[in-house]
Amino acid sequence: MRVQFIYPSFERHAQSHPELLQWVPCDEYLGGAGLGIASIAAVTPPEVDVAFHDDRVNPFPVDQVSKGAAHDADLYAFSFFTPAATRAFALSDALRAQGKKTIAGGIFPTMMPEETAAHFDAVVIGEGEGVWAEVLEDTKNGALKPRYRATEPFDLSKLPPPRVDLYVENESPHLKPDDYPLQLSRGCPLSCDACVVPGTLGRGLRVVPRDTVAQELANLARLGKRAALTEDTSFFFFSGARRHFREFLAVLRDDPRPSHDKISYVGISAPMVLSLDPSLLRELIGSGVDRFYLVGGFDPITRAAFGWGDPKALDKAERTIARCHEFGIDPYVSFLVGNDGDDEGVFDRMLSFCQRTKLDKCEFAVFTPYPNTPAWHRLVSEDRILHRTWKKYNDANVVFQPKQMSVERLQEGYLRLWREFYSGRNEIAEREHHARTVQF
Ligand code: B12
Ligand code: SF4
Repeated sequence: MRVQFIYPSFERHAQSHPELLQWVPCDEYLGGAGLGIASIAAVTPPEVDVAFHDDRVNPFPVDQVSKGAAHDADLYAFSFFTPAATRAFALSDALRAQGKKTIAGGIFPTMMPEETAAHFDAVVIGEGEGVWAEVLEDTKNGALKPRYRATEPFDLSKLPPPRVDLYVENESPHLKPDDYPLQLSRGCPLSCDACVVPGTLGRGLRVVPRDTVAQELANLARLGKRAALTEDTSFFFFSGARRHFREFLAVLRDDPRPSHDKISYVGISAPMVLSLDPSLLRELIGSGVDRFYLVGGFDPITRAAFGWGDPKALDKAERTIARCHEFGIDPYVSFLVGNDGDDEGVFDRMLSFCQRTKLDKCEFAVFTPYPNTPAWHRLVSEDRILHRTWKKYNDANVVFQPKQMSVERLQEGYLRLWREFYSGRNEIAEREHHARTVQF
């Protein structure tokens, strides 16, 4: 049996707005595929032949799927988040028109199973590891069911390291990420307005065992890749998250590579930085962590700071950046605009914050109500969703009616942030690759 995994392409910021390529003197960060396919490939038995196609590298050749052709398979398995849903639907429709069987899993299929089901033979809701054996068995017997959903969270002590090697084999000179995500945990008990994590990976915070994490890190080292720690849950005070994170730092210190080659960044909520004591910050540096990925405008403190210039919140936000600088950790900030609390002054406040705190590089994103999140339900109930063209749900386009400004003002403001922040910073283009890369 042969399974063809497909990671569908999506519109990136610079594709939505090509002028960014002129304004921003940086390399585009073309991140690796999300870990969905690598995780499912890892629980696929060796007798099943697996192939991976990254549609961003080369458009998937839907005309080469007839019997015996290069991309012929018994099952076409897609993984996608919202911006990639438009392309995923088109590819799956084309495959099914040729009599092929398709299945979808990942963030969008989990959050919007009904809409996904109209384009696929089967949909997997939530974590895929627990149902994948059944999917393969049903495929073999020609009895694929329309829906699969694990009855309980997957036991992470049984989690094999994801097959990131499949991604690396698929790289091209145009898409060669320096890093791939390394998951330390799954799920989150909080319910931030616009987040999909509790809805897709569950409400309990479950940690990946230390040995598995060590194996994942060793795999990445073998592949010549850094690890990106994408979860902002590692520093939580509950569920043993911090203890587990410190154990991971010990694993990192055992990694013999030069410290700069191990970790590209650690995701953390901005206000959480102020809760890290100096010993932990020094431990981070000593383990090779030299960049935080902070989101400004997602948590209540930075929302108040930029949204309406709350002086206490602004002071906290500034102290966050100062603390990073004090300890030698690069604070890379992703600024989110378009929250309900944002008035038209938000753009000026963000730009002057960048200047005052001497931020070196950052990225800007438009608030996006991702389907089936609390923010989505609120905006649907207020009749503020403008359209459901999913490829435009890429954080670069205004897809909802903002509360305190027009759609046009928000769209222009987002572009202005990119233009003004990067104006006069052409020296960035001279730096080495890692230091001149941003996501846009
Ligand atoms: C790595 C990552 C990326 C990577 C890969 C994207 C991707 N497709 O995941 C890159 C760097 C490319 C990326 C980019 C963006 N990202 Co991103 N990213 C992530 C991140 C941090 C981790 C994803 C991941 O690997 N998760 C771990 C895997 C194991 O989980 P999973 O995919 O859910 O897979 C499980 C199940 O869903 C299921 N499953 C998944 N696929 C399949 C397939 C089959 C066949 C089966 C059976 C099961 C199955 O089984 C898996 C294992 O249990 C998430 C946040 C998060 N924690 O999820 C955000 C996230 C996916 N990103 C998001 C967004 C918005 C973006 C951007 C559009 C904007 C931005 N500013 O971040 C950009 C676009 C880039 C650009 N500049 O234009 C949102 C998506 C929201 C949504 N509803 O779609 C998320 C959720 C963050 C958030 N804001 O909440 N991102
Ligand atoms: S944004 Fe972070 S803290 Fe909030 S619900 Fe999502 S994972 Fe949890």
